[in-house]
Amino acid sequence: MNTNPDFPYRLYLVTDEKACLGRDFFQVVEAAVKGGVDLVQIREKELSEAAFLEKTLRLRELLDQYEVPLVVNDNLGVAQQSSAAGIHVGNNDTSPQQIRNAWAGCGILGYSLEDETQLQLPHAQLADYIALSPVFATPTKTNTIIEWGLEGVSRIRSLIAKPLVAIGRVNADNAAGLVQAGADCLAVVSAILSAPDPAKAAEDIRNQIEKAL
Ligand code: TZP
Ligand code: MG
Repeated sequence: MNTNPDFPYRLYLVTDEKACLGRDFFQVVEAAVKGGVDLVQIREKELSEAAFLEKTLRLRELLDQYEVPLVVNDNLGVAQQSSAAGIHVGNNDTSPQQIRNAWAGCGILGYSLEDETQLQLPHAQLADYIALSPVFATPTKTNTIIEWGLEGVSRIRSLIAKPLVAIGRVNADNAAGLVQAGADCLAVVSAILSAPDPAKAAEDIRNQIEKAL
């Protein structure tokens, strides 16, 4: 378990409006925050640039009330224009090097690790946290390479000291195991956004995390 004071987050909500099943996006996210989410990433792949910026600004305003930082998925312009806390990128996105060069105000730079060879890339070395993507195969994101599983989490934990985020079919049943394997923070889409009671779902996962720490 990592006690990095720069990355104290434990339950990371990654958005996908579709996963809200027609309910109001902002209300669902707010409920999740009340339930124990302490970091949010806006990841809306189907929006135009303008709509993504507008949604990000509105979400930032909401999250500011709770002092929950907002990370923007793979869009440096929107991240900067919204004065977000940070940005999350994958291997085919804007590189961490470009982000560091262009955005001095980037507080949280996340990088998705899809296989172990990527640990050697400057991308991984420049990141503030590494997301193991996916820990378990998930219908929410299917263009992935491997699933890390608990063994993958333990192996990467033994190799790096940076905060490790686990993402991919994370729920209240597998949360404790992921933390015991070495994850510092769990990132969740559908187990919270699609739950009948998103606040309760977040609270259940958060409780499992806290118990396992
Ligand atoms: N990156 C790796 S898996 C994933 C992302 C964005 C989606 C996780 O969604 P869910 O619904 O929590 O499995
Ligand atoms: Mg991406």
